[in-house]
Amino acid sequence: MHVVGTAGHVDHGKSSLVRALTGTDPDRWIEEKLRGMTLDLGFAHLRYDDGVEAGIVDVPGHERFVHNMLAGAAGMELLLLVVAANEGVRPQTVEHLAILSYLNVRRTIVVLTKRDLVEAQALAEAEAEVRAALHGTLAQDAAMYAVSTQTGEGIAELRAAIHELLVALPSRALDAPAFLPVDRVFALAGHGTIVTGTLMQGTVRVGDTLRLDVPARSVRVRSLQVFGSARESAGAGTRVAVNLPGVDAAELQRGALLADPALAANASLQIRFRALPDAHGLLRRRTPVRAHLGAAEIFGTLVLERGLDLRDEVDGVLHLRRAATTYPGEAFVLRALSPKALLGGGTIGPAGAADVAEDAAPDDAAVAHALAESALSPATPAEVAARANVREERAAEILGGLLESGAARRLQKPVAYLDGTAAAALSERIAAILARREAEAPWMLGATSLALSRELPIDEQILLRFLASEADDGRIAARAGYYATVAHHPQLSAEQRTLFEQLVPIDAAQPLTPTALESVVDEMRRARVAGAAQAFDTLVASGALVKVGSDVYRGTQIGEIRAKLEAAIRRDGPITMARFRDAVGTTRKYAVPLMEWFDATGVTIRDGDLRALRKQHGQS
Ligand SMILES: Nc1nc2c(ncn2[C@@H]2O[C@H](COP(=O)(O)OP(=O)(O)O)[C@@H](O)[C@H]2O)c(=O)[nH]1
Ligand SMILES: [Mg+2]
Repeated sequence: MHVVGTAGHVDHGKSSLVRALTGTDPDRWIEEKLRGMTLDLGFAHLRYDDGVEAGIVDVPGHERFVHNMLAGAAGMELLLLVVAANEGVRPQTVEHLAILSYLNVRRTIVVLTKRDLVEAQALAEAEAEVRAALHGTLAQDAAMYAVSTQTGEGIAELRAAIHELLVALPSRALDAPAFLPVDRVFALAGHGTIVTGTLMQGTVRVGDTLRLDVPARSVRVRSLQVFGSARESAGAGTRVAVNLPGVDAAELQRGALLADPALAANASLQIRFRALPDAHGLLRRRTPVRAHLGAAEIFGTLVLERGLDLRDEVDGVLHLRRAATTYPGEAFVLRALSPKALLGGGTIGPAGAADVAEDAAPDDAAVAHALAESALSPATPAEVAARANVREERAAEILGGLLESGAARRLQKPVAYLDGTAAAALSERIAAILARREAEAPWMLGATSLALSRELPIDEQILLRFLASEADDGRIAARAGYYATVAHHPQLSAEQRTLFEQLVPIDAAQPLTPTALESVVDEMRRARVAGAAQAFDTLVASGALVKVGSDVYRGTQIGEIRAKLEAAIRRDGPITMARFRDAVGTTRKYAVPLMEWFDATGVTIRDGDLRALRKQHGQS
């Protein structure tokens, strides 16, 4: 559904026009009826025989009530710019148009009212005058209809023209996180608090949990009404009334907001800002402003860098006196504090899906864009949803598709996503670094995450998750805390091989006796063989050397000791320390750490003073 809005100078016939189009008098308040003037927003339901329908928001035209006009302006998509044929364009005609140029109006119809008060000649002049006055505004190319609510002239034609534009309007983002600025609050006896507003995006369903702002709290949608009839759900562009249990109407006022909890509240907002040409002189580096966001008016400060050309759209920051929930791309208007002159307007950043593949659906493009924007910072599905302005389930669904096509990469612990292109680029850089390091130092098992994180450079915690995904996908090898290309097999230099054969010798007289680790390390340092320490790590990690307690064995020695141990247990059953010592032919000094090492590595299992083979134990 869509919302039609009125705009124009006071007394030009906006409310009369709404009544003529819908049969509903939008002037709701007794004061309005007594004074014959709209003070606040009015609402009506426009219905056609073929089922097409729209909400109409009627605004006050008096300059003192521009703040009320603004509370209803953001929801308008089809604008009826009302100009009395006998008066022509007046100040609030211009001001309303300027305000709406920053918001969401897509199509405009100029309605010349009070047709019955002017002759044909005067009407033609009025048309030409209005056309000239609207040149350069958003109403410049609008169709123009002359009507009279007194005689009914032109009303049917106007109704038909509105119908034609309504059916051609692009539908609103139903899948986006719900965003409902509250423009009315009231208590209904027996029902509690009702809030109404134009649902700007998303879908609201009975039973949904939404976040209320302000006061911030979680609320449940008990029931919904659209133009007086109960609904299970309502989509973007609908005028909707929401029944909120457990909320005191007295706590709420216009400017409150109901939103999907995925949307964040911030007191500082990145914005794109377009200044009203007349307001350049009022803008400073820091300008106090009233920000009109949704139906709210919030005081704040607009901060623009020095030296910007204000004829262009510029980036800026909007600091608000309170945090406000917004959605990316949300349009807003800024006015000065006093006098309340219009300063300009813009959209909340990030700019949304700008430079993405044209064939992708808008949501897919927004999700892809959100991923691309966060570059190498993994984004959780909830973060992606908030940045892309889609619901989390929708984001998860799209991410699944992107994952399959390679446009996204999934990391674990916690589940988070990277842009596929960024991930592929990182993957290539890692492969290049590994290949280079392996060529330079072939004796190394690979690179540590710390070394890689420094070289890339990239945060080590993120890199670790990325490396795990690389290893899972078989793009790299991960072992003993080192990362290497899949084809890498460490190779010691001839010098290194000779060194370690000497440092960890085999004594022919006592072939199973180890060497003290301390002496290996001391002599290794003294020998000054290039890469010796790294080669030692490789030998240990690959099992060619084995550290047991404070000693070093060759892998072959450990193999022989283990064979003797297993043979003894198979022959005689669970073994004591003394029998193990004798079976291996070693001393107690070496037997104790060896036995503990076999326990620790899962070869044996201890039961009191006896050890059994773990495998055998498991089978019995
Ligand atoms: N003669 C004539 N009077 C009209 C017409 N439309 C509105 N009016 C009168 O103009 C005055 C202002 O109308 P209203 O709809 O309240 O204007 P608004 O302030 O723009 O909402 C009222 O007295 C209406 O009766 C029209 O088409 N012809
Ligand atoms: Mg009115």
